[in-house]
Amino acid sequence: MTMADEEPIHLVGGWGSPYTQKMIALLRYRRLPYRITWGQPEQTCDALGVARPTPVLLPTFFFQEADGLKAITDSTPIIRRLEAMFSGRSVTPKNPGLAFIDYLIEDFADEWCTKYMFHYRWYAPADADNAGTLLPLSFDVSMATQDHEHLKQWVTERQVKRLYVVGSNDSSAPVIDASYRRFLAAMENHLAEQHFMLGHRPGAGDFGLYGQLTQLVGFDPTPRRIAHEVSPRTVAWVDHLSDQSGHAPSEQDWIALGDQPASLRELMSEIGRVYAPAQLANARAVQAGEKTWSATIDGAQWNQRTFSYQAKCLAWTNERYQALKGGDRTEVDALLQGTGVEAMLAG
Ligand SMILES: N[C@@H](CCC(=O)N[C@@H](CS)C(=O)NCC(=O)O)C(=O)O
Repeated sequence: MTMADEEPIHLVGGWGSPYTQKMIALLRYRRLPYRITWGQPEQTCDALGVARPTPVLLPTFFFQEADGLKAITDSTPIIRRLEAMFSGRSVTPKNPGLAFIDYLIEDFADEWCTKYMFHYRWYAPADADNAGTLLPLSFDVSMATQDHEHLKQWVTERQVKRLYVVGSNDSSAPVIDASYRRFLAAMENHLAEQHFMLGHRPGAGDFGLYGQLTQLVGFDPTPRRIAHEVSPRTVAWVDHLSDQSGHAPSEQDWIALGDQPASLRELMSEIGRVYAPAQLANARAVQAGEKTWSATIDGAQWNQRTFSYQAKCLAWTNERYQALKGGDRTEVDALLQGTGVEAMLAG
């Protein structure tokens, strides 16, 4: 199928939603025409007579299936669906070892870097005030002043109360901050070597990181200040990645794992240091039917609610790892050895 035969891909999203930003940058890079409705998916689903997704998430995509139009969420499988629908300008490397590391980076971005995003957005009052003011306007810039005041208060109260969802509280705040700074330092070193995480063309992992960073660098004052301090290359990269429609990738632009710069390992080490213990503790709690979990992360006590979705993410990562054969497995193991990520892949 070519795009010329197709209606633009329809999605509903929010400017302040990292996963929306992830997907529209990916659509631009892949040169897939799209149209986005800025707003809440419920209204569009109802207007189109399509069942609402459960849970309703931003972004929500609309895809025609054999039995009619469907509202679909979750960016990671949507990326794979788009790969199957349209050829060329792929964001999933063919080499299985590279594809695994790309997937790991995407998972880390979606499930851990989003903790940076949500924490900085709502933890400090000055950041919460910024987000409370701008988020309603991002859906309707001409909103009546009274409605704006009301929505600002509503969204701020709601989201500040939900900080626990990402495990943000007074004891985890320094851990999140330290992780964000180390992550930025690793990005600074890595971007000094190459334009994208796995070489000279972007993978799904780049778009995952980009989505969270659009907010951290472009929307919320505290993480923006830190990014400018720690990693000017990341600040520039976010602008750069927003529109890669002119980039002309070739197969050789993926760099083999064995030839990657040492800076990739630094990124892997951050995943192993903070994300691996969180994923393992969460999965154990899901297994035991416990509603909350606590673990030592980066030397501090971390308490948070259990999420079955993240246990699924860990299972998917493991399935992909177990499927690696021979030399691919050896290359991945060599990259990850001593990073702490191995603990996530114990089967
Ligand atoms: N795993 C999903 C996550 C999407 C997601 O969590 N979206 C957020 C906004 S960025 C959301 O809609 N949250 C529901 C809410 O805030 O009520 C994806 O990759 O698309």
